[in-house]
Amino acid sequence: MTESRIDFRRAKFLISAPDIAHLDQYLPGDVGVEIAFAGRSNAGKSSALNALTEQKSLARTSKTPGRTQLINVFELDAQRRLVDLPGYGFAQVPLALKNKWQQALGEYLQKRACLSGVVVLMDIRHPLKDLDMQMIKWAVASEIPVLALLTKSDKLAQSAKMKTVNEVRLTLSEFGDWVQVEPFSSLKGTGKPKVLAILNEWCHPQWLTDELAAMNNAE
Ligand SMILES: Nc1nc2c(ncn2[C@@H]2O[C@H](COP(=O)(O)OP(=O)(O)O)[C@@H](O)[C@H]2O)c(=O)[nH]1
Ligand SMILES: [Mg+2]
Repeated sequence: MTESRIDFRRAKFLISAPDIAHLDQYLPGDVGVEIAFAGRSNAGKSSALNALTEQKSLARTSKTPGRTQLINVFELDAQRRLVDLPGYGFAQVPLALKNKWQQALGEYLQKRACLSGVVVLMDIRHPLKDLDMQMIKWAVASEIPVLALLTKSDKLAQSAKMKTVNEVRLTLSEFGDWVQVEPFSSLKGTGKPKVLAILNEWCHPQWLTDELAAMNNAE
């Protein structure tokens, strides 16, 4: 079967949830496919979403990070969504709130059956902080593939960039094929074709093919 390529430029805003603890009340049903974007505040998540969808302000970019806990959901088509999770690890958030939210984030990763991949964005100059590792571990424990995206790669010279990419690949090799590592620059477009190819693959999991076939048979 030939699988259609998803046009990420067609992403459009679907819904916001006020905070992750209530995410399941706001999300559409747990069907189809979801791809989540996660990362520390200021990792370059909004910029990456805008670059990947070729929309200047799909996800807002900010110079004052961590202010919003909003979770934005974007629709690619009737079956597929992108979920922009709030940035974690922002220093000014009180510890109790931070813990609550990490728990909710962990639950989302563990319970959401339609989640077919998680992009963990990390500034290439500060990769693999504790919470990044936590996210990656949670996702892999739930058998969700991870793309560790090393953002702002334009900030490093080629040799330093490849050194970091190789080091991160080595560290994450314990997860085998579950985790891929790629450099990315929203500014220069570096890594974009590779990322889009991975997202496209995640948009076509076997369960969706089965779901759609079952729907067609029922008609
Ligand atoms: N040089 C460079 N700066 C970037 C890149 N991506 C994001 N930034 C900057 O990093 C800051 C945080 O970006 P933003 O997308 O708002 O991060 P978020 O908090 O993870 O959503 C902003 O000042 C961006 O302009 C990139 O690829 N290259
Ligand atoms: Mg943002």
